[in-house]
Amino acid sequence: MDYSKVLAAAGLDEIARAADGNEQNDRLQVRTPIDGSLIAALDQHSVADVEQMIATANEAFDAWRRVPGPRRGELVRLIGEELREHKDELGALVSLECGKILQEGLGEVQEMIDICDFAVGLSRQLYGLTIASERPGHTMREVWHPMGVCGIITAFNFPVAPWCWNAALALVCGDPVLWKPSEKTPLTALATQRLVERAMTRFGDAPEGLSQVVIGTADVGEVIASSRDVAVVSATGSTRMGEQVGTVVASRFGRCVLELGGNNAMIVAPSADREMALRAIVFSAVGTAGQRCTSLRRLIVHEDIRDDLVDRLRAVYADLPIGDPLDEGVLVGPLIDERAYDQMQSALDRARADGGEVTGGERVLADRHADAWYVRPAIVELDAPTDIVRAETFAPILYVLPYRDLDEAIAMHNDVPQGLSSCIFTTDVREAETFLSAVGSDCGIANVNIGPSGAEIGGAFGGEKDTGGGRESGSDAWKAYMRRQTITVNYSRELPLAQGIRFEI
Ligand code: UN1
Repeated sequence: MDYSKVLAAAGLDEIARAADGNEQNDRLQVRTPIDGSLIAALDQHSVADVEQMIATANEAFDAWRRVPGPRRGELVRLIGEELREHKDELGALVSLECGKILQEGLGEVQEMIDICDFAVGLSRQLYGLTIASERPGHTMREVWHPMGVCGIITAFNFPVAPWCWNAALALVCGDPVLWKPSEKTPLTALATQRLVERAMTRFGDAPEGLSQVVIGTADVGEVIASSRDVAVVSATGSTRMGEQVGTVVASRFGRCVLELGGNNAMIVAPSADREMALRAIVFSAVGTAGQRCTSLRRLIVHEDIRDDLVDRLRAVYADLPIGDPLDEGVLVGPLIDERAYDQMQSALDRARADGGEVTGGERVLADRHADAWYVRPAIVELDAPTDIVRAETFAPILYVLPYRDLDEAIAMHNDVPQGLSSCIFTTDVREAETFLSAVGSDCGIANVNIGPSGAEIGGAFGGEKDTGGGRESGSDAWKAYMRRQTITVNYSRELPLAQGIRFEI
């Protein structure tokens, strides 16, 4: 199929042309999961290139940290304007490159626009505290200063929004950004970078190297993680990747923001509005073909309503429109690649071996697309969780588990290594508040009568345990991109020591 129109609309015409029959092995080959065809072959950066880019970013830092916060916000305002103007093209490119349906591709660009708006306001609100000094004639305050270069490592499933959650904040905080996108989705990064460059031209005096994109595989990511000249490393992806990056960054006392795997659940209580729950389940379990870190993977449902809910779910799953994510009406696009398909099948095999009853999960559209991996989302009924339920499989598999009382449901809910997002469907305020309390969900995100995915940018996004503990996006997540300085000024003519210590010379 000819997707060059989508690439051309995103301003990537010459890349589209370069892809024509161009399969040299040293270039990064980009395939669309829609039909598996080659859409681009890109030159990759070497380790030396990345070192040079880090040096340029540090020169940019020296200039950018001198620019007042509200003026830095003006650049982010212009980036938001470019994104607004090119939302359709970039949204389509997201669909083309990672396979999510167009509505979700557009939604992802909208998240970028929203966080830009948030960051523009923030650029005038990088507030510190004033603190009461214990000494007469002294003042104390806390000031937030720019931190340094911010490396941003992103995953294929959200190829652009997580960059923006980090970059919009980092830029208003005074930090240049160096982006290593997933090797599966570099085109959306290049298209975004073009928009940033347009915004920088309109801005006027943004330093060169303020925003850069690194094209390559894990080795260039390692350069970013290990360089002492990258002050903050924000990484989104698998728990395995986070372990590697987090360990390297910690060993040099760098700062890390990790947003890793999730194994998100929904508890459905007997009092729940089942129609609403059904819609929330389907969107969060099959949206992005189950490849969101916030995807619903476990449905913990009261035994009295389990059969009814599962029957309704099976009926919806049987009719789900699966196909080309750029086609109107399609709700489930392809998996990213064959490996994702194999991992899904092996998880289903393990669930079957554990006694699970599997509905769906089979490959579809193989006759039309031999090199693409479309599946019918799967429902797996189990009597109790097994090891495979505790693992994050990045595919549309929904494990259904029964419970009898809420304490048991919450214990089951928390009994996984990951801690990203969670939710309960109930109309009982006691149940809802228990779920949200200190003895309830152990996740970074907890919702009532809303599915676990599709968080708004205004809140801090991230979670605990194997999810990595980082927070991105809204609330006070900006503090991760700045260094805190505690300042004490003595405006008296004496030199009293803290804690009343006497030290006469
Ligand atoms: C991800 O899958 O990495 O809450 C991010 C959501 C989106 C972000 C998902 N706002 O589902």
